[in-house]
Amino acid sequence: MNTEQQMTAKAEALFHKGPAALTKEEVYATLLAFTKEALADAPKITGDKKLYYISAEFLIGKLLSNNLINLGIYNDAKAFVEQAGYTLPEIEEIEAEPSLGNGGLGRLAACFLDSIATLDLPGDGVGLNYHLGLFRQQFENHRQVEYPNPWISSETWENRTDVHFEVSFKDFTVTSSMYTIDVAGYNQKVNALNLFDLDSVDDSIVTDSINFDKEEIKKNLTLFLYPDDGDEAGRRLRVYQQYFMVSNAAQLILKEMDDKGYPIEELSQHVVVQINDTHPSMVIPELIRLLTARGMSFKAAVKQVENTCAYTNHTILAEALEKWPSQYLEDICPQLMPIIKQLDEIARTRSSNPATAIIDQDGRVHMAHMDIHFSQSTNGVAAIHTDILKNEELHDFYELYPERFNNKTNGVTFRRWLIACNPQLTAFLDRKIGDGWKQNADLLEEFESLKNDAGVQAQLQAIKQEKKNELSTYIYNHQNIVVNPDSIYDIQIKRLHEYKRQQMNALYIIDKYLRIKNGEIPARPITCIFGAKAAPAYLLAKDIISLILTLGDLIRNDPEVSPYLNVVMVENYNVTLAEKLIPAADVSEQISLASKEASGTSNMKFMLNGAVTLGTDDGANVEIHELVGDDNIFIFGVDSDTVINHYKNADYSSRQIYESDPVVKRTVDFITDPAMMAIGDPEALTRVKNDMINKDWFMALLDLHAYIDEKDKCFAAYEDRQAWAEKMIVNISKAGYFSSDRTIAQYNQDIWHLK
Ligand code: OX2
Repeated sequence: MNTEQQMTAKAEALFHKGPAALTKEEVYATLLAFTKEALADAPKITGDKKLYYISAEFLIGKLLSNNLINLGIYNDAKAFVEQAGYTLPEIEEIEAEPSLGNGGLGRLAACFLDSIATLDLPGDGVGLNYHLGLFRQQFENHRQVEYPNPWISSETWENRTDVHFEVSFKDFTVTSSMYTIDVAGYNQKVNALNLFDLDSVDDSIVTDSINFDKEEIKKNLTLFLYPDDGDEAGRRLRVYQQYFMVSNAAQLILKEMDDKGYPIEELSQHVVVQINDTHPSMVIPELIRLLTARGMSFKAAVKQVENTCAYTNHTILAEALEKWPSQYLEDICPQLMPIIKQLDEIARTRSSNPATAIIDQDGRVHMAHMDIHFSQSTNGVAAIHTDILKNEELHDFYELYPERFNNKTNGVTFRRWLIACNPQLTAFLDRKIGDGWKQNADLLEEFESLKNDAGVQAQLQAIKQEKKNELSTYIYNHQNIVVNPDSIYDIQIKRLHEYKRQQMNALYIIDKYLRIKNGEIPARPITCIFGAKAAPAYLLAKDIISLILTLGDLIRNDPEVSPYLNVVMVENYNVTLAEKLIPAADVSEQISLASKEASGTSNMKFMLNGAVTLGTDDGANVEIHELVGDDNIFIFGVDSDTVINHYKNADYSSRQIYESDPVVKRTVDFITDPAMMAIGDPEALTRVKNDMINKDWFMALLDLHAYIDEKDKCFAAYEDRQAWAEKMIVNISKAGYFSSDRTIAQYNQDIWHLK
């Protein structure tokens, strides 16, 4: 039997009918069962040394297509589905997207698992099995409202295992359960994503919106990712989650060492732990605790753990560098405090500089400091970010441990971000340059030689048009908004944060609106598309969503402007939506304040799908700029040194700009124009405007002019259709560097040394 026939046989066995009689749900259930069995039968990746990638987030997205592609049975599944009278995208609609992540950090972890398996490296993810995810976003009265996002059902990729560990908190002990999701590489071999949970967790304690009793730890521990930390109970819950995650991880590591018969004295020869930002930092003292409990001396345990762990920093934003009051740890996991105190003492013998201490004078434990002192590697996620870590944010540590600092520029998996989400472009590339690029992404460079070929240009534009049409249909079906497929699609999709400056994009839209009102008609209609969730407690971020939603309504209801300008915010932005948005983009908005975006990863996905970047010289944009050259990217704004100096000198005044620059003044003032206030939430709009005038911490007003000018230049460039197609081709052909296969090969070469 060939694979398609086996799928048909599976359907027969499950539902006692032939393909033609199957419902969509039955087709999905058949493929899920078939693929899970194939995963279970696939060879596990093994080796003498194994990586544990510990992360609070794994934003893995739907898994069906990805697994079919990586197992090499996509075309068989497609034929089976078509025999049943459906298409694969229709069937995929049924799958719920796992809600295990928030943004770039979590999506990066998912891309990394894909590449680790693809490169045949033994490495598992370790995280938590959040029942209700981050939250599901809904727009009501021009505001974001949060609801639980349940995603676990009987039809899941997860397998419950018989692995359980005891985790002791100060006042009680719990028993964990481990769930496993198989992670297939493009070589049909598998690693695992291990997610820990507690059987006593009870979804029904969530009452209205996403509120629940934060003190009922046994019932709430794995309900949500990033529970609201606006109050102390919420912050303590995060510590409970983190300790639960790392204690399970540490016990799993030692159990697997035991199972393989390795003595614990050889930990660092057989294990490497990658600490994904500071959420898993407590794995360091927890491992030391478990090793000493098994008889190892404290000194030997510290040495083993220091040689085993490696830390990735993903941001320089102070609020994300976690510092927990030691009282929290005393109250939650007191067994760690004596160890952390001893680590603090060792750190103080290595440097007398109080800035590098683990426990500060206020008794707060600096997680990143513990990571850097007690691991073999600290890496940033793009060249400029690592430079800022070395020269500014972590300079004192860099002086102490220069050899530990290294850069690993992020990457994305091309299996999901090209092969799965853009089959049209994939097939076209295969025809033009062969399909070797699927194994070796650098081969995409061969596409560049075709950049002046008019036929190639036309076909590429036709594919882009097809993806734009698909997106327009999707938005109409889901949000009842008409998007003109002949307009330029200008897209900004990422977490809502002031430093990412969605508010600056909104100011451009206001300026454009006012100019159109004034008779200045754009050469072609423009559609500005946003997707973003704001943290529930981040009021200003939610206000910026309000501003964008209000602008969208105002413009759509204005017949003078709506033919030329449209503003759409997609609801509940997630991986599934990103897979529809990115292939359809003409312009990729990457407009963070220089120095603030550590890397960005959507910038890479957009480029790979033929969008042109409009951005600042920040994060990985810097490397994109270097690769594609000045002619194939639109860069604007002050540079990171200027920004850093403004902060040092505390000399930035947005009010000064607002008061002296009439263009800035009229756009900012429009936020609370009576027409806006009549549609939107007056309080939210007033807060955004006041913040921009009085604070503007991320300097949107400083870059506004440069942004408006560069964006207009970019849209004008789009009108030279031939030159634009060349830019698309150059972007695609230079994207190979941003394959996460390259990133992972570098992690392995420099840090992990697997195999
Ligand atoms: C993100 C960073 O903001 C982003 O720039 C980067 O591309 C991504 O991590 C992956 O490295 N939470 N999310 C991030 O950092 C933190 C903390």
